[in-house]
Amino acid sequence: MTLFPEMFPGSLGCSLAGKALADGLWRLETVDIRGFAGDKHRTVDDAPFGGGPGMVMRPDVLDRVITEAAGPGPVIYLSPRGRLLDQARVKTLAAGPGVSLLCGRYEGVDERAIEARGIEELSLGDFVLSGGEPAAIALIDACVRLLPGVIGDQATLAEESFEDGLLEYPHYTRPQVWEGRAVPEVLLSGHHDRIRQWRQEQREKATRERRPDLWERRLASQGAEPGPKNG
Ligand code: 4GY
Repeated sequence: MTLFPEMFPGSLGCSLAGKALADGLWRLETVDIRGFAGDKHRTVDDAPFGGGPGMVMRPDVLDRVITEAAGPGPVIYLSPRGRLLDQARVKTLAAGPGVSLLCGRYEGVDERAIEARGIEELSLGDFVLSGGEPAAIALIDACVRLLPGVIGDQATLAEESFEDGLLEYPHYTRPQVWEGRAVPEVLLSGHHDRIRQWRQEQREKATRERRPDLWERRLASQGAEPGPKNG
C-alpha cells in the first residue's frame, strides 16, 4: 500500500527474488493508496493538527485501503518509531501466510489509524528515509530469500549471521595476495578443524568489537555476568 506503486517490484524483480517471483514462489500485489481517496481531487493527506511542517496521511483513507486491500497476515507500518526489525521477526513473517506493508510519505500517517487497526510498527534502523517504500522492499527481500527453493544451497542459510547471534566470519577469494595483502594462512592449510576454529574466533572477535550490544545479549543468554571482564 503506497502512493508510489511504480517503485515496485524495484529490486525485487531482479536476481534471486525476481527469479522466484517469475517462478511463482511468491507474489507481490501493489496497491495505490490514492485510489482510496474520498474526493474528486483524490486527497490522501492534510495539514497536521497543532501546526508544524509537512502533511499527514488521513486515517479515513488509510482505513479504506487496509480494509479493502490488505491480504492475509499482519499489517505492518514501516517507520523509525517502530520496534527494530530482526531476523527472528523476518523468519516468522516468511513462515506465515503473507504480510501487508503500509508505506508512509510526508510526515507519516495519522496515529489513530495505527492504533485503531492494531497495526504493527517496525523500523529498519535509526535513520530516516523519505518514504516507507525502500524499507518495504528490504523487508520483503529478507523474507523472500528464506522461502524454500529461493536460495538453492540451504547450507548458506544455516551458516549465516544471527543463526546464533554472532556476526559472520570474514571471507576471502583469489588472488591469494592482493595489493600486498595475503589471505590468512590458515585458510590455505587444508586443516578443516583449524579453519572452523579460526572462523568461530573471528566471528566472536568481530561481534565483540563491532556489536557490543549483540555480544552482551549473547553473554546474558548464556547466564554470564556483564561487566569489565565479560563486557
Ligand atoms: N528507518 N525503518 C523507516 C523510514 C520513512 C516519513 C514515515 C525506517 O523503516 N522505515 O525511515 N521510513 C518514513 C518517512 C513517514 C516513514
